[in-house]
Amino acid sequence: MPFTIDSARGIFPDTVSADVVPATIARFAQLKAEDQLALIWFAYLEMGKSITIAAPGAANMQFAERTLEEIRQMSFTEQSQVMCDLANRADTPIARTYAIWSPNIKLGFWYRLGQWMEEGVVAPIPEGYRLSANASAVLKAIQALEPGKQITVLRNAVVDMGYDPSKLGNYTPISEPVVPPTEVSKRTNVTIQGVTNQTVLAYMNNLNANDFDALIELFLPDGALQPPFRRPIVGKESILRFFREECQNLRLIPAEGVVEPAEDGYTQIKVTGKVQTPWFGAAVGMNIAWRFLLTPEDKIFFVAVDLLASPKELMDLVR
Ligand code: 45D
Repeated sequence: MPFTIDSARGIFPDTVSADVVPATIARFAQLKAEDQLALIWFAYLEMGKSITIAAPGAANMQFAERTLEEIRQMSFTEQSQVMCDLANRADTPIARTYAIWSPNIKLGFWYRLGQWMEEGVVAPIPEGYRLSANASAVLKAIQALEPGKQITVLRNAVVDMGYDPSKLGNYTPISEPVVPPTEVSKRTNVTIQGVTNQTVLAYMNNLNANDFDALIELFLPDGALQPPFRRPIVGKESILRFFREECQNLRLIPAEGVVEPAEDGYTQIKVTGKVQTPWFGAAVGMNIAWRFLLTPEDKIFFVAVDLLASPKELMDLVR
């Protein structure tokens, strides 16, 4: 085999991803818990003026319900402590429960807490809370980002909270129920300027239809998928789990691409376009590149999904 997963990661090396996202998260992680919570609160209020977040469905909330109820019954002091414990990644029962939830359950949990904070049911950020100078600088940096990057920073901040799951030993992750794939008659088909490769088109169409069983068959058994700012997920079983746990109801809107021969009959294909999440719908489009490396049989050996540094990157398809 001419490629390894590691060498495949380097295809289309001119693709510039939004490094500002991990850089901002690293700065955020240095702040003390109170500052983190207040900062997200201010960022969230600010964003809420222009974009609304869709309420998570009841099915997605069921696993967080008991913990939320427990928190609702607490005093303001206890509630603030729970939120600080989550930000501090402390070893508490709630921070352990939180640790094994899928990203969407974590987001739904905070969505509800945010509502309750607004309603006065859960301890608000103290009136007149003053962010430290560092926290103010991080907030400014977040406010200056495009919406697609802002929501990625917020998501990463939420995903990183709670007890460190790598310290838990064996556990069963909790994720929302898998929705049935879209009925065949109701599916949409993408068109990509410059790309007619059937594997790439089927990848987009199956992901848009939540048809993960068909989607995974496009991959080589030891193929890999690299989500934005993450290590590659290797092997069909792990990738399928990732699709079910984190990729429901995405909307992929690829626009254009280039197809190039690679070593030993492989093909490399770069596609750029937009992706929308169910949380923000059409209100937030993320600028995305997909970098595919296909075997001579057109199976996916590797695909990287990158959040692009700027809209200008959407056009960077030159050979
Ligand atoms: O701490 O082809 C309060 C893959 C204050 C799959 C709060 C993909 C206190 C393959 C406000 C209460 C997945 C890789 C907190 C494609 C506090 C593939 C609450 C890409 C935390 C294309 C904050 C998919 C809240 C992509 C409620 C790129 C914040 C998906 C809520 C990207 C934030 C999805 C939300 C993203 C953020 C979703 C809902 C970035 C959602 C972000």
